[in-house]
Amino acid sequence: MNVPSSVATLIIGIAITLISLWVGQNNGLLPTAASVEAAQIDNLFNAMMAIATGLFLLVQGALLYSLFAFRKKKDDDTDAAPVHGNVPLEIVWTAIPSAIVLWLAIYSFDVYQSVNSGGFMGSDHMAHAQSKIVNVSNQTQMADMGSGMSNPIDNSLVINVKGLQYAWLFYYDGTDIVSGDLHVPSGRPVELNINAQDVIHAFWVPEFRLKQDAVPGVETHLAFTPNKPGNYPIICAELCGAYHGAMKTRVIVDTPEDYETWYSSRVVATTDSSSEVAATSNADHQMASLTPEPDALTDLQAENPSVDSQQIQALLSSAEPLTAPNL
Ligand SMILES: [Cu+2]
Repeated sequence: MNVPSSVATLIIGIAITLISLWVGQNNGLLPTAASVEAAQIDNLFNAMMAIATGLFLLVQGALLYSLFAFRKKKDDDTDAAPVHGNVPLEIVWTAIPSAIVLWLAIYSFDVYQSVNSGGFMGSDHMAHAQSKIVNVSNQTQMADMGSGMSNPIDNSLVINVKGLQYAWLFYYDGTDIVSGDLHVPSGRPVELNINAQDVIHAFWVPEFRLKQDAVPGVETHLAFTPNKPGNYPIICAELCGAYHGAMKTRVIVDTPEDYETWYSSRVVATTDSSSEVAATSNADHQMASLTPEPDALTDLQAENPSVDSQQIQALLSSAEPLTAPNL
Protein backbone atom coordinates (compact mmCIF):
# COMPACT_ATOMS: atom_id res chain seq x y z
CA MET A 1 0.00 0.00 0.00
CA ASN A 2 1.30 3.40 -0.96
CA VAL A 3 0.47 6.15 1.53
CA PRO A 4 0.35 9.56 -0.19
CA SER A 5 3.22 11.70 1.03
CA SER A 6 0.91 14.49 2.23
CA VAL A 7 -0.96 12.05 4.47
CA ALA A 8 2.30 10.58 5.78
CA THR A 9 3.61 14.09 6.52
CA LEU A 10 0.40 14.93 8.38
CA ILE A 11 0.57 11.78 10.51
CA ILE A 12 4.27 12.36 11.29
CA GLY A 13 3.51 15.98 12.17
CA ILE A 14 0.73 15.01 14.55
CA ALA A 15 2.94 12.35 16.16
CA ILE A 16 5.84 14.78 16.66
CA THR A 17 3.46 17.38 18.13
CA LEU A 18 1.95 14.91 20.58
CA ILE A 19 5.36 13.56 21.66
CA SER A 20 6.67 17.12 22.12
CA LEU A 21 3.71 18.16 24.24
CA TRP A 22 4.06 15.03 26.36
CA VAL A 23 7.80 15.61 26.92
CA GLY A 24 7.07 19.26 27.74
CA GLN A 25 4.73 18.26 30.54
CA ASN A 26 6.58 15.17 31.79
CA ASN A 27 10.29 15.99 31.54
CA GLY A 28 10.83 15.82 35.32
CA LEU A 29 13.93 17.99 35.00
CA LEU A 30 13.00 20.59 37.58
CA PRO A 31 13.26 20.21 41.35
CA THR A 32 10.34 20.76 43.74
CA ALA A 33 8.56 24.05 43.18
CA ALA A 34 8.47 25.89 46.51
CA SER A 35 7.35 29.40 45.65
CA VAL A 36 4.27 30.97 44.12
CA GLU A 37 6.43 32.34 41.29
CA ALA A 38 7.82 28.90 40.41
CA ALA A 39 4.67 27.77 38.56
CA GLN A 40 5.01 30.44 35.89
CA ILE A 41 8.71 29.77 35.37
CA ASP A 42 7.93 26.05 35.11
CA ASN A 43 5.25 26.65 32.48
CA LEU A 44 7.70 28.72 30.44
CA PHE A 45 10.40 26.06 30.81
CA ASN A 46 7.97 23.30 29.81
CA ALA A 47 6.88 25.27 26.74
CA MET A 48 10.52 25.69 25.67
CA MET A 49 11.11 22.01 26.36
CA ALA A 50 8.18 21.05 24.10
CA ILE A 51 9.47 23.29 21.28
CA ALA A 52 13.01 21.94 21.67
CA THR A 53 11.76 18.35 21.57
CA GLY A 54 9.75 19.04 18.40
CA LEU A 55 12.76 20.63 16.71
CA PHE A 56 15.04 17.79 17.77
CA LEU A 57 12.70 15.12 16.41
CA LEU A 58 12.15 17.06 13.18
CA VAL A 59 15.83 17.68 12.44
CA GLN A 60 17.14 14.30 13.54
CA GLY A 61 14.21 12.53 11.86
CA ALA A 62 14.90 14.29 8.55
CA LEU A 63 18.59 13.44 8.87
CA LEU A 64 17.93 9.76 9.52
CA TYR A 65 15.33 9.56 6.75
CA SER A 66 17.75 11.16 4.27
CA LEU A 67 20.50 8.74 5.22
CA PHE A 68 18.44 5.85 3.90
CA ALA A 69 16.09 7.39 1.34
CA PHE A 70 18.78 9.21 -0.63
CA ARG A 71 21.59 6.70 -0.32
CA LYS A 72 23.58 6.30 -3.50
CA LYS A 73 22.54 3.26 -5.49
CA LYS A 74 25.13 0.72 -6.45
CA ASP A 75 26.82 1.53 -9.75
CA ASP A 76 25.13 4.94 -9.90
CA ASP A 77 27.89 7.32 -10.89
CA THR A 78 25.66 10.17 -12.05
CA ASP A 79 25.53 13.53 -10.35
CA ALA A 80 22.63 14.31 -8.04
CA ALA A 81 19.73 16.24 -9.52
CA PRO A 82 20.40 19.98 -9.34
CA VAL A 83 18.12 21.67 -6.83
CA HIS A 84 17.52 25.39 -7.00
CA GLY A 85 15.85 27.62 -4.50
CA ASN A 86 12.32 26.91 -3.35
CA VAL A 87 10.76 30.21 -2.37
CA PRO A 88 7.62 28.88 -0.61
CA LEU A 89 9.76 26.47 1.40
CA GLU A 90 12.18 29.21 2.42
CA ILE A 91 9.32 31.47 3.46
CA VAL A 92 7.84 28.70 5.60
CA TRP A 93 11.07 27.74 7.34
CA THR A 94 11.84 31.37 8.06
CA ALA A 95 8.36 32.44 9.12
CA ILE A 96 7.58 29.55 11.48
CA PRO A 97 10.77 29.82 13.61
CA SER A 98 10.42 33.63 13.63
CA ALA A 99 6.88 33.36 14.94
CA ILE A 100 7.96 30.83 17.60
CA VAL A 101 10.89 32.97 18.77
CA LEU A 102 8.71 36.09 18.88
CA TRP A 103 6.04 34.28 20.90
CA LEU A 104 8.71 32.96 23.31
CA ALA A 105 10.17 36.44 23.74
CA ILE A 106 6.78 37.97 24.56
CA TYR A 107 5.83 35.07 26.85
CA SER A 108 9.20 35.25 28.70
CA PHE A 109 8.87 38.98 29.21
CA ASP A 110 5.32 38.54 30.45
CA VAL A 111 6.47 35.94 32.99
CA TYR A 112 9.35 38.18 34.09
CA GLN A 113 6.97 41.10 34.55
CA SER A 114 4.50 39.13 36.59
CA VAL A 115 7.17 37.42 38.76
CA ASN A 116 8.67 40.86 39.28
CA SER A 117 5.28 42.44 39.95
CA GLY A 118 6.56 44.46 42.91
CA GLY A 119 9.27 45.99 40.77
CA PHE A 120 11.89 44.62 43.15
CA MET A 121 14.12 42.70 40.86
CA GLY A 122 17.21 44.33 39.54
CA SER A 123 18.91 47.24 41.18
CA ASP A 124 16.40 49.95 40.47
CA HIS A 125 15.63 52.38 43.20
CA MET A 126 11.92 51.75 43.34
CA ALA A 127 12.39 49.34 46.21
CA HIS A 128 13.88 52.09 48.27
CA ALA A 129 10.40 53.49 48.62
CA GLN A 130 9.88 50.81 51.25
CA SER A 131 12.28 52.48 53.64
CA LYS A 132 12.78 55.95 54.88
CA ILE A 133 15.78 57.55 56.38
CA VAL A 134 15.31 58.68 59.95
CA ASN A 135 17.73 60.53 62.08
CA VAL A 136 18.19 59.14 65.54
CA SER A 137 20.92 60.33 67.90
CA ASN A 138 22.86 61.90 65.06
CA GLN A 139 23.06 58.56 63.34
CA THR A 140 21.38 58.09 60.04
CA GLN A 141 19.65 54.80 60.15
CA MET A 142 17.39 52.95 57.83
CA ALA A 143 14.11 52.03 59.39
CA ASP A 144 11.28 50.07 57.94
CA MET A 145 8.11 52.03 58.06
CA GLY A 146 6.15 48.97 59.01
CA SER A 147 2.90 47.33 58.30
CA GLY A 148 1.71 47.76 54.79
CA MET A 149 1.85 51.53 54.69
CA SER A 150 5.14 51.78 52.93
CA ASN A 151 5.71 48.32 51.56
CA PRO A 152 4.53 47.98 47.98
CA ILE A 153 3.76 44.36 48.88
CA ASP A 154 1.63 44.39 52.00
CA ASN A 155 2.75 42.41 55.00
CA SER A 156 6.00 41.41 53.37
CA LEU A 157 8.96 40.25 55.38
CA VAL A 158 12.01 42.38 54.59
CA ILE A 159 15.42 40.73 54.95
CA ASN A 160 18.79 42.24 54.11
CA VAL A 161 21.13 39.70 52.56
CA LYS A 162 24.90 40.01 52.53
CA GLY A 163 27.09 37.77 50.43
CA LEU A 164 30.74 37.41 51.38
CA GLN A 165 33.52 34.98 50.60
CA TYR A 166 32.17 32.34 51.36
CA ALA A 167 28.87 32.67 53.18
CA TRP A 168 25.48 34.30 53.17
CA LEU A 169 24.29 36.37 56.12
CA PHE A 170 20.67 37.37 56.66
CA TYR A 171 19.75 40.46 58.65
CA TYR A 172 16.09 40.60 59.59
CA ASP A 173 14.97 44.14 58.97
CA GLY A 174 13.92 46.04 62.07
CA THR A 175 15.41 43.45 64.44
CA ASP A 176 18.81 42.37 65.75
CA ILE A 177 18.48 38.94 64.22
CA VAL A 178 21.42 37.86 62.08
CA SER A 179 21.33 34.33 60.73
CA GLY A 180 23.40 32.10 58.51
CA ASP A 181 20.22 30.28 57.43
CA LEU A 182 17.32 32.03 55.79
CA HIS A 183 14.12 31.31 57.71
CA VAL A 184 10.90 32.40 56.03
CA PRO A 185 7.27 31.59 56.76
CA SER A 186 5.22 29.81 54.14
CA GLY A 187 2.59 31.96 52.45
CA ARG A 188 4.03 35.36 53.31
CA PRO A 189 5.69 37.60 50.70
CA VAL A 190 9.42 38.05 51.27
CA GLU A 191 11.57 40.89 49.99
CA LEU A 192 15.32 40.54 49.92
CA ASN A 193 17.68 43.50 49.69
CA ILE A 194 20.91 41.93 48.50
CA ASN A 195 24.45 43.26 48.92
CA ALA A 196 27.94 41.86 48.56
CA GLN A 197 30.79 42.48 50.96
CA ASP A 198 33.69 41.74 48.67
CA VAL A 199 33.17 40.36 45.15
CA ILE A 200 30.19 39.53 42.96
CA HIS A 201 28.09 36.62 44.20
CA ALA A 202 24.71 35.37 43.05
CA PHE A 203 21.86 34.32 45.29
CA TRP A 204 20.13 31.29 43.81
CA VAL A 205 17.39 29.03 45.16
CA PRO A 206 16.54 26.47 42.46
CA GLU A 207 13.32 25.47 44.24
CA PHE A 208 12.09 29.07 44.08
CA ARG A 209 13.27 29.34 40.44
CA LEU A 210 14.86 32.67 41.34
CA LYS A 211 18.38 34.02 41.10
CA GLN A 212 19.79 37.46 41.71
CA ASP A 213 23.30 38.89 41.61
CA ALA A 214 24.89 40.29 44.76
CA VAL A 215 27.12 43.16 43.69
CA PRO A 216 29.47 45.18 45.92
CA GLY A 217 28.21 48.73 46.27
CA VAL A 218 24.87 48.06 44.58
CA GLU A 219 21.70 46.89 46.26
CA THR A 220 19.74 44.36 44.26
CA HIS A 221 16.33 42.98 45.10
CA LEU A 222 14.32 39.82 44.97
CA ALA A 223 10.69 39.30 45.94
CA PHE A 224 8.90 35.98 46.27
CA THR A 225 6.30 34.10 48.27
CA PRO A 226 7.43 30.70 49.50
CA ASN A 227 4.55 28.23 49.59
CA LYS A 228 5.95 24.82 50.45
CA PRO A 229 7.53 24.17 53.88
CA GLY A 230 10.90 22.43 53.68
CA ASN A 231 14.65 22.97 53.50
CA TYR A 232 16.11 24.10 50.20
CA PRO A 233 19.68 24.94 49.21
CA ILE A 234 20.86 28.50 48.66
CA ILE A 235 23.71 28.36 46.19
CA CYS A 236 26.15 31.01 45.08
CA ALA A 237 25.81 30.99 41.30
CA GLU A 238 28.75 33.26 40.54
CA LEU A 239 32.34 32.01 40.56
CA CYS A 240 33.52 34.13 43.48
CA GLY A 241 36.83 32.63 44.56
CA ALA A 242 38.70 29.49 45.53
CA TYR A 243 35.95 28.18 47.84
CA HIS A 244 33.02 29.30 45.71
CA GLY A 245 31.78 25.71 45.61
CA ALA A 246 31.43 25.68 49.39
CA MET A 247 29.35 28.85 49.47
CA LYS A 248 26.11 27.16 50.31
CA THR A 249 23.50 27.54 52.97
CA ARG A 250 19.80 26.81 53.08
CA VAL A 251 16.46 28.47 53.13
CA ILE A 252 14.08 26.97 55.64
CA VAL A 253 10.48 27.53 54.69
CA ASP A 254 8.59 27.14 57.96
CA THR A 255 4.91 26.89 58.60
CA PRO A 256 3.75 30.21 60.08
CA GLU A 257 3.69 28.58 63.56
CA ASP A 258 7.22 27.17 63.26
CA TYR A 259 8.46 30.50 61.99
CA GLU A 260 6.88 32.20 64.98
CA THR A 261 8.70 29.77 67.29
CA TRP A 262 12.05 30.28 65.52
CA TYR A 263 11.56 34.03 65.47
CA SER A 264 10.77 34.17 69.18
CA SER A 265 13.79 32.02 70.01
CA ARG A 266 16.07 34.31 68.00
CA VAL A 267 14.58 37.40 69.61
CA VAL A 268 15.39 35.92 73.00
CA ALA A 269 18.86 34.88 71.87
CA THR A 270 19.78 38.27 70.48
CA THR A 271 18.48 40.30 73.39
CA ASP A 272 20.61 40.91 76.45
CA SER A 273 18.67 39.75 79.48
CA SER A 274 19.56 42.87 81.44
CA SER A 275 17.99 45.24 78.98
CA GLU A 276 14.45 43.82 78.90
CA VAL A 277 13.72 45.67 75.70
CA ALA A 278 12.69 42.71 73.62
CA ALA A 279 9.27 44.00 72.89
CA THR A 280 7.52 42.71 69.85
CA SER A 281 5.41 45.68 69.09
CA ASN A 282 3.05 44.34 66.48
CA ALA A 283 2.30 41.45 64.22
CA ASP A 284 4.91 42.62 61.77
CA HIS A 285 7.65 42.04 64.28
CA GLN A 286 8.89 45.57 64.31
CA MET A 287 11.09 44.69 67.23
CA ALA A 288 13.04 47.34 69.00
CA SER A 289 16.16 46.30 70.82
CA LEU A 290 19.10 48.49 71.62
CA THR A 291 21.32 45.79 73.04
CA PRO A 292 24.34 44.18 71.45
CA GLU A 293 24.14 40.61 70.24
CA PRO A 294 26.47 38.45 72.30
CA ASP A 295 25.47 35.19 70.66
CA ALA A 296 25.57 36.30 67.08
CA LEU A 297 29.22 35.42 66.46
CA THR A 298 28.90 31.99 68.04
CA ASP A 299 25.73 31.27 66.10
CA LEU A 300 27.20 32.38 62.82
CA GLN A 301 30.29 30.29 63.30
CA ALA A 302 28.26 27.26 64.25
CA GLU A 303 26.12 27.68 61.17
CA ASN A 304 28.94 28.55 58.80
CA PRO A 305 31.96 26.52 59.80
CA SER A 306 33.58 27.33 56.48
CA VAL A 307 33.65 31.04 57.19
CA ASP A 308 36.69 32.59 58.69
CA SER A 309 35.84 33.91 62.14
CA GLN A 310 37.75 37.09 61.50
CA GLN A 311 35.59 37.76 58.48
CA ILE A 312 32.43 37.38 60.54
CA GLN A 313 33.84 39.58 63.26
CA ALA A 314 34.77 42.22 60.71
CA LEU A 315 31.36 41.93 59.15
CA LEU A 316 29.52 42.25 62.43
CA SER A 317 31.52 45.28 63.43
CA SER A 318 30.92 46.90 60.05
CA ALA A 319 27.24 46.00 60.02
CA GLU A 320 24.73 48.76 59.92
CA PRO A 321 23.85 50.31 63.26
CA LEU A 322 21.00 48.72 65.14
CA THR A 323 17.71 49.88 63.81
CA ALA A 324 15.68 52.37 65.74
CA PRO A 325 12.30 51.64 67.23
CA ASN A 326 9.73 52.56 64.66
CA LEU A 327 6.61 52.62 66.72
CU1 LIG B 1 29.93 33.52 46.07
